[in-house]
Amino acid sequence: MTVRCNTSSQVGAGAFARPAERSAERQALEDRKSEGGTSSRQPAGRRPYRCLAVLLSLLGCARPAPAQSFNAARALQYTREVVAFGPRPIGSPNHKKLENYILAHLKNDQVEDDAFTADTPEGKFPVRNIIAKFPGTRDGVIVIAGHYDTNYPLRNTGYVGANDGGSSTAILLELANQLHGKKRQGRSVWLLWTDGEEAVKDWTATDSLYGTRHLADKWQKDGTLRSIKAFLLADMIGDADLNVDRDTNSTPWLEDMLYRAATQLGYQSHFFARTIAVEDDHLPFVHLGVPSADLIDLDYGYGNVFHHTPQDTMDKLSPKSIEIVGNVILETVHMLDKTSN
Ligand code: 1BN
Ligand code: ZN
Repeated sequence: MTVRCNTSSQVGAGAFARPAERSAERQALEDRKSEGGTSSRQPAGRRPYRCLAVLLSLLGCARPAPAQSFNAARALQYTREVVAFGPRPIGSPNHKKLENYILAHLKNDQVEDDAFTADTPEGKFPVRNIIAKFPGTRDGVIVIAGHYDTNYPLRNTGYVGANDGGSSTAILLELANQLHGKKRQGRSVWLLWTDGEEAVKDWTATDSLYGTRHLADKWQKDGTLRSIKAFLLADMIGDADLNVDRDTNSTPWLEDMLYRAATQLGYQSHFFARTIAVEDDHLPFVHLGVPSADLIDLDYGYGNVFHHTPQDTMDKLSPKSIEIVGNVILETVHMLDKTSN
């Protein structure tokens, strides 16, 4: 039998059997068991697929994501719980409840916050970025970010931002599950729930990105920025019809790396069919020279009709989409762990 591969990756690149990953998988299985989730035992009928995955991996072909990595059902459940708080614009009681929900999830982790008062066209608002730090054995930090506030102008319309605000919050909560309580064999990973991403009136350079403009400035002043190797942003990644855009404001080599990761996992059809320029939370970091990439699907419904409308609801989302982006991020983190500088 001849097996053909349509990728040029070397044998062993991104190989399936990384020791650290295997123990992470075991931990994820234990987590699921203790949460009363799906059975932790691998059904006998699945074993041939595992063999196939190992074979494809050894041949450097696209391979399915490891079965026990990112838990998509759990990520969607987090989205549901976040949405259940209702509209979560900056300054609202629901926003405060969500802050406490995120912090409760991180109760055993090293957490910092960056809280300040933002001066906006609608007055002064409290803004709070939340950072969970997972130290690694190698120099350098990989930041994975997503915003948790929801659109302010739509606050009285019943708008809940299931995709825009909900999915980004949830993917980080699930990534935290992959990182809790383990020493990373690689670079440090910081999960960043950004706040005040949304404009309070009309999107301009000064009415938007309140949280990340503040944090990038702070991290530049205190020297933190120098240690950041990459800034990966996830936004609106829950759409059941997932089409992640290539963004010309992102760093080209990091976009290329994300695409390689997606291809290695067999997800490339969901990535980069379209190229656009996106203004989002990565911009303040791009402007200060940090390699950054925005994983965003701005084709939410035909012609993006659900974006910033009360139709941004749970029924439009799929756990598979969050899983795809979660696994691509994890694969990219592994790649960044191995880069030389
Ligand atoms: C993304 C999610 N953005 C706001 N919420 C940034 C953006 C605003 C992207 C307008 C496109 C248009
Ligand atoms: Zn938005």
